[in-house]
Amino acid sequence: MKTLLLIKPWAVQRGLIGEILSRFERRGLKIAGLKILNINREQAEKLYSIHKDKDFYDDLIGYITSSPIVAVVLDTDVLEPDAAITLVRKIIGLTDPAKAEMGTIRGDFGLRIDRNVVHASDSTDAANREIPLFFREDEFITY
Ligand code: 3AN
Repeated sequence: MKTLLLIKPWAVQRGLIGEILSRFERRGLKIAGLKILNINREQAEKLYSIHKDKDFYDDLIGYITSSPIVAVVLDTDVLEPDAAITLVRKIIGLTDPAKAEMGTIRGDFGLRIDRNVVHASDSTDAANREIPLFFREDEFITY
C-alpha cells in the first residue's frame, strides 16, 4: 500500500525537508511520489474535513495554506497495511510535539501542536482518501 506524508510549512521554512525525508529513507520506506506545492483552500478543507467542527479548524487551514509544503507518497508494500501505518506514525511521533518522544520527528523538531512539522495518514482509509488530493495515479514511481 501507499501512505501520505506532508512536510508542513514551518518545516519547509526551517529547511528540514531533507532531514525529515531521510528518516523514512533510512528506515527502508521508499518514496513513490514527491512534490513541493502551495496547497489551495479546497485541498486543505478536504484534508482536514474531520476537524471541521474543532475550534482550531480555521487556524489549521490558515497554517497549512500559509506557505509551501512537501507532499510525499511512501511505498510501504514490504509491510502489512496496518503495520505500515503504525510504523509511519511511530516515526512521526505523537500529535502534540511537547509530548512526543525524542527520536521521533515531532519530538525532535517542534513544540507547538498548532504548528506541527508533519502530517501522516492515520489509517489505510485516510491514506486512500488523502493521496488523491495531491497525486494522480500516473505520478507514482516504482523501483
Ligand atoms: P495527527 O496530525 O497526529 O493525525 P490530528 O489529525 O488529530 O493529528 O490533528 C490534525 C492536526 O490538527 C494536527 N497535526 C495539529 O496540527 C492540529 N491539532 C490537533 N489538535 C490540536 C489542538 N488541540 N490545538 C491546535 N491544533 C491541533
